[in-house]
Amino acid sequence: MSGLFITLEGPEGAGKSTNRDYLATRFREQGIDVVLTREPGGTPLAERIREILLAPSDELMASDTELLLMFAARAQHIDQVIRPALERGCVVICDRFTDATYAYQGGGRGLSHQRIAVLEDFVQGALRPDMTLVFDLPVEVGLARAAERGCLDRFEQEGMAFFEAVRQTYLQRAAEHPQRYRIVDAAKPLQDVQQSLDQLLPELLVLTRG
Ligand code: Z5A
Repeated sequence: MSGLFITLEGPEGAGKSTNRDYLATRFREQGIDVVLTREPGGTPLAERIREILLAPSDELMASDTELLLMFAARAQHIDQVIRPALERGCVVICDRFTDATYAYQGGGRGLSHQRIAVLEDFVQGALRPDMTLVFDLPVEVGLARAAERGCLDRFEQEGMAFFEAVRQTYLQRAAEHPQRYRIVDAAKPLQDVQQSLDQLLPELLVLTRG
């Protein structure tokens, strides 16, 4: 596949969606075709699974159900959007991907990373992001930003310990595989965050042309 697969990760309110659009604009200025997408979701069917995953419900969702729904949505998304776009040579910028599964279902819910890895291989084959930007910030700062939006989804109703485990899982994975991850200090003002992205851009453009 000739395209470039970039994923944006981080805890709640880190600014992934905001900066996804900014990054796309910077690539398009260079005449590069960009596909912007997100998980869970990215296709009509996967977006329906997203609704099930995010809706607060009286019935407790078992952690394994949550895990399998994440990968069901991902299988559809890869088949319908990600692989075809990469085969066309596009830059795919995806707001969350399998690192979120390790962080939320692994770190947050306590599911074993080995079990997640089995599903990752099954659903993705050899497909992995070429570069992952982790937007990192203290949990309380991100939650305060998310809270400004009003009603909380099923994940946002979790407690501090859950989100701290999510954050630490991201940081641990980034430390273990420094070649694939770049940490962006997302607690800074938006202008400074975007300046950090501008500094990363030359490296990303080299990968695009590589
Ligand atoms: N999930 C999972 O459990 N397992 C998986 O495998 C996957 C996902 C793929 C949905 O994701 C949920 O699914 C998510 C994890 C779980 N859990 N939750 N909650 P989502 O991406 O849709 O939800 P999210 O991460 O919570 O999105 P978010 O809260 O919108 O965060 P964001 O996209 O990183 O932030 P944003 O929307 O760009 O910005 C939030 C606000 O902060 C907004 O008002 C901005 O204007 C403001 N902002 C952004 N940057 C700044 C700076 N630098 N300073 C000040 N204010 C800022």
